[in-house]
Amino acid sequence: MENEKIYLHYDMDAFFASIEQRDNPSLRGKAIAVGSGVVTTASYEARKFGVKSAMAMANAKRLCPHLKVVYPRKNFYFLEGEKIQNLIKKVIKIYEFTSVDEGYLDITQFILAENQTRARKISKIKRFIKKFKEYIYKNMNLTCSVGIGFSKVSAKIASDANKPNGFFIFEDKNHFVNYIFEKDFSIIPGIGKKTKEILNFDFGATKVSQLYEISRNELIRKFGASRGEYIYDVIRGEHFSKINVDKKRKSYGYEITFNQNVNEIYELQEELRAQVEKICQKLKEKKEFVKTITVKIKYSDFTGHTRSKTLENTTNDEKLIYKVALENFSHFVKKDEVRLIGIYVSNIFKRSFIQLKLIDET
Ligand code: TTP
Ligand code: MG
Repeated sequence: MENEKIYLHYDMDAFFASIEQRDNPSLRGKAIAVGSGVVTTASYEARKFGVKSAMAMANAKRLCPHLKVVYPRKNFYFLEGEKIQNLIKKVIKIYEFTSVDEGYLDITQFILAENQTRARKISKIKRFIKKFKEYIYKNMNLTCSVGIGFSKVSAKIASDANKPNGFFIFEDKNHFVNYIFEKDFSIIPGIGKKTKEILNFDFGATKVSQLYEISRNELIRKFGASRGEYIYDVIRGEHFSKINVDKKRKSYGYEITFNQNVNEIYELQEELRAQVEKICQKLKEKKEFVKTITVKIKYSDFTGHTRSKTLENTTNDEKLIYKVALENFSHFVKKDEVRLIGIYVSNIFKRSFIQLKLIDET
């Protein structure tokens, strides 16, 4: 196959919790949760008791009474994630880091060769994975899980197949389709809560296998062209997107957790304004431009909501970003009993699109 690609997706295991266990021997082998009011992540020992990300810490304690709670060192985790990325950049040229602890690497050139048997290809992949995992472990003292696929999305699903400290290889499209067929469709990245509800209620679907019965047109009618086509293609192993080296981290932003409920809209808007100012300063320093602006809100009962808007063009303009933030904010029905508000920018590019065009023309 001429255009055949081999992608590797890595995802660090229980990232925040593993860093805490690494740095504090008394936490090793123990059920721990990192977070203050809410669990950001739990060690695998704690997950056995049902402790999960985004759960209220009080509930986590109820599920697992001997749980050790560790106050997060967010900046430090971020720096550790960056160290991992720098290690990877030293050895692999085509990468896209999608969050602090995961990313896609194009490893085609290390694996494919002419007239190579399938067995030889697989054994090269296995050797590559082993070296990769050892490289990260040796330098960071942390484990990760690795997935290999013929597309980014198949690699991502593979990295989740044998967590923690495991790996999985999708040899081809058939292998992929057979693997996902009987699974719950939440295995597919990008199928969010709303989409899931519609697929449940309107189509009675819960498993991937049931999605094959829905036509492309019907999916487009329900979810719009971009999401509809994505769902149709992805379950057939036909969704391909390129690694975007130019695209930086998936998102960054600021959020604040209030000590008590905030009920004043004005106060929340002011907080957003301050956060936008900080973000724009950072964008200018880093010479970055963004397309998507997300406002995140959490209420006193820990329920959270986000609202995003993606612009036609990239920007780092403070006024525009604040305007979009306010627009997102206006869409939340409930604007009181707020415990957390934050803003995130994503779809981050090193150049504005206008500059990109000029470069393409020369
Ligand atoms: P994940 O990779 O989703 O989770 P994980 O690394 O803790 O565990 P896994 O082995 O399943 O990959 O997220 C990476 C880090 O991001 C995680 O350690 C903590 C943080 N995080 C939050 O702060 N809030 C969240 O809701 C989630 C899901 C993650
Ligand atoms: Mg992870």
